[in-house]
Amino acid sequence: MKKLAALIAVVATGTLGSVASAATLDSVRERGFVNCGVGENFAGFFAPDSAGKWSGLDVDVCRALSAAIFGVADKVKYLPATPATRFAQLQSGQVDLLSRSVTWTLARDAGLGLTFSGVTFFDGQGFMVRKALAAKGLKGLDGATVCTQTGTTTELNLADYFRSHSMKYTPVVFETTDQVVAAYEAQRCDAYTTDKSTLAARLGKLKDPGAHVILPETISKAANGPVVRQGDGQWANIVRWTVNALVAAEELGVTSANVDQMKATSKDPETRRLLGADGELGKLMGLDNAWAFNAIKAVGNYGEIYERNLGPKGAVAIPRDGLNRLWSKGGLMFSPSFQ
Ligand SMILES: N[C@@H](CCC(=O)N[C@@H](CS)C(=O)NCC(=O)O)C(=O)O
Repeated sequence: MKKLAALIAVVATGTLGSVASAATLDSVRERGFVNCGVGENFAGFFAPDSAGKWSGLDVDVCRALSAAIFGVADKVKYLPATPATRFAQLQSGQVDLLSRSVTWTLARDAGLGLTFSGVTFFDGQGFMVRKALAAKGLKGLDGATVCTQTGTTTELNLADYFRSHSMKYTPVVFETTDQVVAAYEAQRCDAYTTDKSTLAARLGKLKDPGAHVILPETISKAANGPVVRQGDGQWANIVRWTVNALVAAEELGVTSANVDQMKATSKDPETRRLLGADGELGKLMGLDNAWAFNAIKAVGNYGEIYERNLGPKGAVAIPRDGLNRLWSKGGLMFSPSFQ
């Protein structure tokens, strides 16, 4: 009887469902590559070149994951989706994770059966307007028509902001970023709103970039990072700790260039555990102990990834002067301990 009650409790709490889906690492290994859910095109974060080769900060997270699992960074298939279809893509098992500037919210975490697994970029929502409108700032948008993308936190923040400031607006909503930008350029709306990183990436690509400005105000907090299905703790840990490894490596001074030497000669206990010179941290997650070593060697630490994609020579330049700095330099990038 007790056993029956325990079984009912397990089913009721969904634990059984979790066990049933707890095999992402096994299926990734069997398949031979990671299915990485990205968006269609967002320079600096995820964008294919003319040969179909993907790059960007979010892409590098999937490359690091590939290296952590397979020892090399290119065992990844990139599957694009729009913001409106991305969660179904993950829930249905089409992808193993989304790594495409998804903002972490309670309703997504708890309501969609997802597990957010770290923050790779702190963002916030802003507005792009034509220069003539810029002088009055955000307040000047009372009564404006605003273009944005469906299925995003952007839509909700927009509604919250205007309601709480007793301002009126007319939303014009599209599924893809290209559609939003085309509508804004065709003057179908007075403003274009989304995460400020996207505004920065798109501004330079407008027909006449000098005619537009991004308003200084930021109306939201957006903690963006990779997300997996709920119920597979091992997989969530692998994604979360791969991101942590990239951040810890920056803090500990480990780079793609010095990682071999650091592994061989470092006397710092945490560096040695991170790189698998001591301890068996990788094994706890079902990985080789060189998982983080391989990830760092393949893609570099978080600072190198940021510089490559968002530095002055990156696909879009976003100065690393705010929350995305390491915690020790006044930012929020922080990794728990490798112990
Ligand atoms: N971070 C917000 C906004 C997401 C969003 O709108 N993403 C857009 C612009 S950053 C995007 O991914 N566009 C590129 C694409 O889908 O190809 C969210 O998670 O809801």
